[in-house]
Amino acid sequence: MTVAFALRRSRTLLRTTSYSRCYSTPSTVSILGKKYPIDSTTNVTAAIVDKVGRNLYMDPSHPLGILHSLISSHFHDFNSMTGLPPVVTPAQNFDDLGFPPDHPGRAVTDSYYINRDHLLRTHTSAHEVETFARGERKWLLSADVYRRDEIDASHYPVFHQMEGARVFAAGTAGRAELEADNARLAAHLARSPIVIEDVPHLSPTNPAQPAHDPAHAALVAQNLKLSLNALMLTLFGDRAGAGEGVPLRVRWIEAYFPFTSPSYEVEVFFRGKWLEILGCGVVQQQTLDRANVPDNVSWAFGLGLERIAMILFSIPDIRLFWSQDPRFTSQFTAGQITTFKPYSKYPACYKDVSFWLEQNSAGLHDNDFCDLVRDTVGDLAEDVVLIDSFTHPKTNKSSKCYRVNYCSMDRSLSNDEVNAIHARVVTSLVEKFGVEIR
Ligand code: FA5
Ligand code: MG
Repeated sequence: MTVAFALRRSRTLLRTTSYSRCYSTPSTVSILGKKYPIDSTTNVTAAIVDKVGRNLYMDPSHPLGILHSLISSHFHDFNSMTGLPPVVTPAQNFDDLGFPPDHPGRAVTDSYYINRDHLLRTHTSAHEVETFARGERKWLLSADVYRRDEIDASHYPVFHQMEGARVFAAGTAGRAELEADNARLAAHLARSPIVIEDVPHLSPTNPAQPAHDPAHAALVAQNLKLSLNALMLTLFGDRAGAGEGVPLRVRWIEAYFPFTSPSYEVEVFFRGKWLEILGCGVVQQQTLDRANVPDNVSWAFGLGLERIAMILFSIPDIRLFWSQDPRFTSQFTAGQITTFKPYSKYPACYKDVSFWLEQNSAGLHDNDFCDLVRDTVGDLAEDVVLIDSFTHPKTNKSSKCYRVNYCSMDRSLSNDEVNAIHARVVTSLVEKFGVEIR
């Protein structure tokens, strides 16, 4: 099932012939019926390609689908788009949005490349330019997105985002529309039970763009914040303070994105931690210029559907969204927010793997290890933590130790079974990275 070409480190790579069913021949990868030639950039794994086309957010009785409908009806006068294929070019995903050439998001350690000219979109912003170019002025766009990331309860390599944007004419008419809409939204939010910590619309570290009049940019930023606070009220208003007598806490913080300025992130206090649910900002003017709609200003946001659904439905682990266990799927009904009743928390079983990396090897990125685990054991890994890492002073060899927490969402795993699956992880690690187990 594992795919040797998933690893880009050809020096240490042992090519095997065990290609998965999604690869029609060893030299191509097939996604949604289309074949792509592979090259030295290719790092997409079979476990990831298997997820393409599941479109969980389109199932009306899946928590992601329920949330998707709820947000679409909140923004009822926005055009809500779905179903765009996930394979995009680096130009769409990065260049058109002004990502600098050395931005870490472009790295093969962070993104899933099909080949050097194609990758699985890492965010729904990849479709901004084409959507603005079609003349859309109030729009939502939902899609599956893919990132090489850590393994834990709130991160998954495939998740779903919803992008939203609103375009205003740059002149006085647009300004009047902003002022009227801001007054309407402020009145609507006046009695919100949600505790919201704000940040200034503009600051020296989060400035208006040179192309914008700061007062006008502040109005756009205010409209963005009010629009999203109104969404928060729709989503969480009934639940604010429910049960525990503690009001729901939401905070705005300054952020940075290459394609917006000013930029913000929104976090919600959930299970004792601040959980980031969205990023947003005033769209860089060059994006609108590139889309051939100058003389406009726009805001845009990108939210994580899983993160919000975890809060709304009390879903404790992001892997559950992919579960086909009827004890999960049967709990949800189209159009209803209900509290998930955990059917059981099966015992966790920790296994460590310590190893020496080959001397002078290019190293092993944490995301390489996480992908190897996912590709070998699927969702049986609940989280992965690097617990030790050092370089031997004499031999100069480096050592790492990862702890994998194996825990099924659907059943108890026996110790023998965990030993067997962990042994597969270890074998695969040796085969693909040439490490020496300690
Ligand atoms: C973005 O992806 C930007 N494109 C958002 C944006 C759009 C900014 C438009 C400005 C204008 P970020 O990487 O922070 O930003 O991801 C957005 C949201 O996706 C996060 O807030 C989080 O809710 C969700 N998210 C990110 N990584 C993961 C993950 N691995 N698993 C689940 N959800 C994730
Ligand atoms: Mg973020």
